[in-house]
Amino acid sequence: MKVAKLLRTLPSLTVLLSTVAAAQSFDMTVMADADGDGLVSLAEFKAFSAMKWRFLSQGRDSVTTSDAPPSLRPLLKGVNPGPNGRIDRDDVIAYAPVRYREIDTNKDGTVSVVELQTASDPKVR
Ligand SMILES: [Ca+2]
Ligand SMILES: [Ca+2]
Repeated sequence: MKVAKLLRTLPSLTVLLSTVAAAQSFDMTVMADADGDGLVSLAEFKAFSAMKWRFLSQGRDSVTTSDAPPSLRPLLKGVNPGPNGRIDRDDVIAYAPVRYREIDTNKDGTVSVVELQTASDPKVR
C-alpha cells in the first residue's frame, strides 16, 4: 500500500528534482570527462569545446563575445577573432590546445575535472 503510494508520487518527484537541477546553473564540465577517469584529455577537451560551440553558436557560423551567455564566455577567452571581429568554430578548435595548457594550472600535462571547473566558472574568470 505504502509502496504503491510512493510509486504514484515518484514521477512528480522526478519532475521536481529536474526542475531544481535546471534552476541551478548547469555544470557542463562534468560532460567533458567522457570516459569518467577524472581527467580531461586533449581529445576530450576538443570534443567538449565543439559541444560548447554548438550551445554557444546556436547554429550561427560565427559569434562575438557579447553574443555568448556568461557561462559560455570562457570558451571564447583568448581566441583571436577573424578580420571581421567574429569568432567561428575553427578558431575555437584551433585554440583548444593553447587553452588546454592554460587550464592545466598545476602544469602536470593533463587537465583534471577540477581544473576545468575552476577555469569554466564565470565567477572566477
Ligand atoms: Ca577522461
Ligand atoms: Ca593538471
